Amino acid sequence: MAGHFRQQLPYGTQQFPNRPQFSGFMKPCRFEGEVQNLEVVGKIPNEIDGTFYRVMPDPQMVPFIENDPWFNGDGNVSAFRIQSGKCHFKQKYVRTEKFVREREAQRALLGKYRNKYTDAVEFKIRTTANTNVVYFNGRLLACKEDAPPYALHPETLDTIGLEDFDGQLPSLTFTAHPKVDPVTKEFVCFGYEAKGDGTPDVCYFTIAPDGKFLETVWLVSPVVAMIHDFAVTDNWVLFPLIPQTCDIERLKAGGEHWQWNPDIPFYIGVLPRRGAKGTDVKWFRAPNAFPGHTANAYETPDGNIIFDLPVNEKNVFFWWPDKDGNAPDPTSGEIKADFLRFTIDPRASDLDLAKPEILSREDCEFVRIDDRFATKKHSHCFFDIMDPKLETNFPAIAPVMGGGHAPYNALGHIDIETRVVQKYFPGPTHLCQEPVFIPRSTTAAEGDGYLMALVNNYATMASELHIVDTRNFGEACAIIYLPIRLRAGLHGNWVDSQDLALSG
Ligand code: V55
Ligand code: FE
Repeated sequence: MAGHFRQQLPYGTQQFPNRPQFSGFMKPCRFEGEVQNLEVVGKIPNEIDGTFYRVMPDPQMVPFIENDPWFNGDGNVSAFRIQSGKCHFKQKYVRTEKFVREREAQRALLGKYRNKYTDAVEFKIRTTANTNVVYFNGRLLACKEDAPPYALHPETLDTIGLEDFDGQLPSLTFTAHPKVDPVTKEFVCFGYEAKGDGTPDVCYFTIAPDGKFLETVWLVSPVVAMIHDFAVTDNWVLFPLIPQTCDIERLKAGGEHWQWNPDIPFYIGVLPRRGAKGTDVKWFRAPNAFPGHTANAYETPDGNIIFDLPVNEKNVFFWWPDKDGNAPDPTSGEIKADFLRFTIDPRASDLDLAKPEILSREDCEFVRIDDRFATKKHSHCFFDIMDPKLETNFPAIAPVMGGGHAPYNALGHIDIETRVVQKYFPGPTHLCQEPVFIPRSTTAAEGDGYLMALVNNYATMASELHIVDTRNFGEACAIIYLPIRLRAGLHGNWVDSQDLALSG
């Protein structure tokens, strides 16, 4: 049991560890509640009508693992309801089994990130539901890749329960990055370590808009590695493997779920989207690297696949080092991505991929597109950028930044046709979280609309929601001020009012 592990804090500790991931702006927020009519400077465009959902890992209890990573906090979901130029805010924790039992016990019960052998009790489901909130088919799903999602009420954020898709879910796990096909409205999904911790089994599945499962394909991964995000075209699905690998014996010995492996390729699995057998998958190879979040993928008329994503040479998840304990220093600037374009011939028998094209050398992550173009050719991407040449006052913010995540000081837009990058700089004491794109109207041209992102202001130690009109990318058309601080989150999505069935 947990007591055997040296990283354990003394029983009854009510103070978060003195570590970057629990300090400054990264101090757990732990607020639940609502604030109506947030303060707005500028004007929220009237055509924006919907809700921005996002989630942050936010430990309810002081963990008993002293150096617990940011990724292990309880999922706390924020909703920004925007209508008629006003913004109303709500926030609530997902009532996971972990959250409910820890509140009952009045102490942390869960041990290390994805290591059940370090828990204080036996859980049926140990997920924190802390990585993404996705809307599909009237259900708002709080997702983490280690378990099925939890369904939430889209208006109250109350937890409905663990989502097993009416008993049809074949996998023990469910990605935090499922995709909705904007034309067929299918939900395209997968789980990895799908038969349990340390298993190489990947389960690919799709769900029709009426809730029925269409495809279920089991495949075997060449290494038990993290498959955090993926990409979908009309006819293919692509699985980029992060060279962080899992070993069940290490878990049983109380070790980390993940270890960086610099000696394996960066694999990209390519599987037919429909009618495939597990053995149809081809595991293409590129030199060892860390794939970031995917932008999109699509097919060219000659049958090749275009796949755009930021790629780092270094281990972005520095808190899970290699077998010798080595990891890059997150404050050194050595973790830096290029925005790459892979061209993949899915019919090829040579599995070594051609060198990718560099779309941009801006250090970027959290790439988003106009989701109406998902699976199709896209010409616009939006993302977070770290540009050391911008006027961020790093000496001023460093003492209160906290750590455990990569900092981004601007929002970016790239026009893929011209490769021109535009930047929105939120201010000298500000860092950006992941943006979402909102089309100006259902018929607007690709990329014409608004970019919205939560911004951390280290001068006020509070959060702001910045809205940028893509026709005037250099400045915000509205800044919405929160009276509280929301620590770094991962992902979120915009749900237009016309798509929200608030009865469910
Ligand atoms: C990620 C985040 C996670 C996780 C695995 O952004 C990967 C990547 C917040 O938790 O468990
Ligand atoms: Fe992610």
